[in-house]
Amino acid sequence: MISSITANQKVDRRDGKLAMAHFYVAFIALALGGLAGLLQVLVRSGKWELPFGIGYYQVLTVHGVLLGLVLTTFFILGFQFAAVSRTVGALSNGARQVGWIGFWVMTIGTAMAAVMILLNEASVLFTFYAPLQAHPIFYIGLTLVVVGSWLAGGAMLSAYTKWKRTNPGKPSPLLTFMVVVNTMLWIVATIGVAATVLLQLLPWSLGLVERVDVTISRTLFWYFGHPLVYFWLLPAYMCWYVVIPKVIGGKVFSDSLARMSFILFLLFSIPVGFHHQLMEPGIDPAWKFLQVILTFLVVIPSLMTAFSLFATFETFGRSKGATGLFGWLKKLPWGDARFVVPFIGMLAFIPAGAGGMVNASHQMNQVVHNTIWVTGHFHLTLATSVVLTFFGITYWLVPHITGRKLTKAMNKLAIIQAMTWAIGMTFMSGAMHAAGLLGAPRRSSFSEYGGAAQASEWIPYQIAQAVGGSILFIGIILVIIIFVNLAFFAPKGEEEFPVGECDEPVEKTPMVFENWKLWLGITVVLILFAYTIPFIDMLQNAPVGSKGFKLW
Ligand code: HAS
Ligand code: CU
Repeated sequence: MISSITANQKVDRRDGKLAMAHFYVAFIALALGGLAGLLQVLVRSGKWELPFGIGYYQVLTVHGVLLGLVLTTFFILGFQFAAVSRTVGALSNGARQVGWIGFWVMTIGTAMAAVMILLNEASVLFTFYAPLQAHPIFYIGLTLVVVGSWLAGGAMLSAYTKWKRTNPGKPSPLLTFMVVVNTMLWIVATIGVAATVLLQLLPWSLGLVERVDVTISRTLFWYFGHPLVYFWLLPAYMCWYVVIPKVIGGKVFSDSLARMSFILFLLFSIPVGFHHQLMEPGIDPAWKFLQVILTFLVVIPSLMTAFSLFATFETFGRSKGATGLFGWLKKLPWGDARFVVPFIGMLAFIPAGAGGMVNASHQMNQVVHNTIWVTGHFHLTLATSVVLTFFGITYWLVPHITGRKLTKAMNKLAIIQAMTWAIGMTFMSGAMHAAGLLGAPRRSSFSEYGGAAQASEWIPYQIAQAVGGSILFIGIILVIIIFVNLAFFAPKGEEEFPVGECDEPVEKTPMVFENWKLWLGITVVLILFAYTIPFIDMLQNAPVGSKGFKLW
């Protein structure tokens, strides 16, 4: 029986092209950003210096911007376009055109920012905190990336509303629902970064104002920065909730639970930015405490996800005759890259999430803040759980779009790729966590800018990081080989876009999940609750610019 969820077996060919355009940019960013990462771990080992007077912070900016901002945003939008086209049908011509305009606006913006970074005019790291200042073209480039992503989001939302109009009273397909949540999350979040870039950093970099209020700019950044990490995570969750059950031959555990967890992400992702600013003066501890509590609330949907995944795996294993507490593990398809690669990502997310809770625990944050522990944390969350899941998606989505096959040989190489990644990251991220606990700072080349002197007890860990980073670089070469193969050379054929279904009889999905007025309303209320008073505090104490007017 074909249910509405699987009505369109394939991504529309024209939508597929749009998705692939995003993937080309994403994988070029991966190659260049990965190279920058290799240079960094080598420099930090203390055994190497960069040639031609290239700065450490410049390379670190290339790495963070290309991998943290460009790879992620382009991959996610490409994947979401494909997911929408697969589950609610081809985009309208108008929406697709807006999608293309968005793509080019983002690509031009990326090129502008990249050129400025390469010219050493924007070595401001991926967080571009004031008082580090970049060339105006860097900020304009970033603005274009955000505007382009809004156009892409608009195109996706319009595909959703079109489907709702033709299917009144029906719950939308789960995957499209998830894309809608992530798009809303993104639009609400990016307002913060747009505000700091357009109202503070750009005028300041153009010389129109002399000073910016650093506390306000950091607050606006982290209003955006935390939901940013969930904007990265939710597409991985789309794969875990919807794609993986189908790949293993099982069922989605619960459609409603999945929707509920996504809604909780929308509500609680944004009013938590202070957990990145716990060590900063200028914010009342009571408000920091409130946002710490909200941070622990946003852990709940991740725990729901873990529960739901275990349930899917166990139910499937038992249906195949598994017995005992962990017998189901043996029944999972260990030879299938589409499963194994994201699964390694899931495993990594257990320590990664635990580390996140350490970070969020106010006092414990004093131990780890601004140490390389935090770098270890986001290399497990983003650079392992999320990115391996993205690779796992690539291995079926690219051939699905290009009309090719993931051959046995490539499937094997993909599993080797993920193993390489896991080994490299165990060394690198493990060493980062350990060195961080010994106080090794993040973002420091030790030799440049009078950086902190290298303590001898850190050195073995710095070397372990270099070893791990070099293994990871091999992993990047492997994934690029597979991507190029699947895009251009693999034999012609059909590859499935797996979309899981619920077990019959399905409990009815409550329509309240699509009451966007309600959810966006609560989101706004929570944001106002968490930010209004601290923000008024900051504004009242904002310095007066030396040109005689208040900057805020
Ligand atoms: Fe984080 C800093 C807190 C999640 C990314 N984080 C960062 C930075 C980045 C980042 C990039 O509170 C650095 C920013 C910078 O440059 O300064 N983070 C958290 C918390 C979570 C969390 C509480 N972070 C993420 C995710 C990221 C990410 C996800 C990217 C994708 N993070 C912080 C804090 C800081 C921070 C502080 C600031 C630190 C500082 O001082 O600067 C939570 O969302 C984590 C919840 C996750 C779980 C795990 C659930 C497990 C699942 C897997 C199930 C596995 C299965 C397979 C089923 C509770 C879902 C099992 C099979 C078997 C056989 C066992
Ligand atoms: Cu955060």
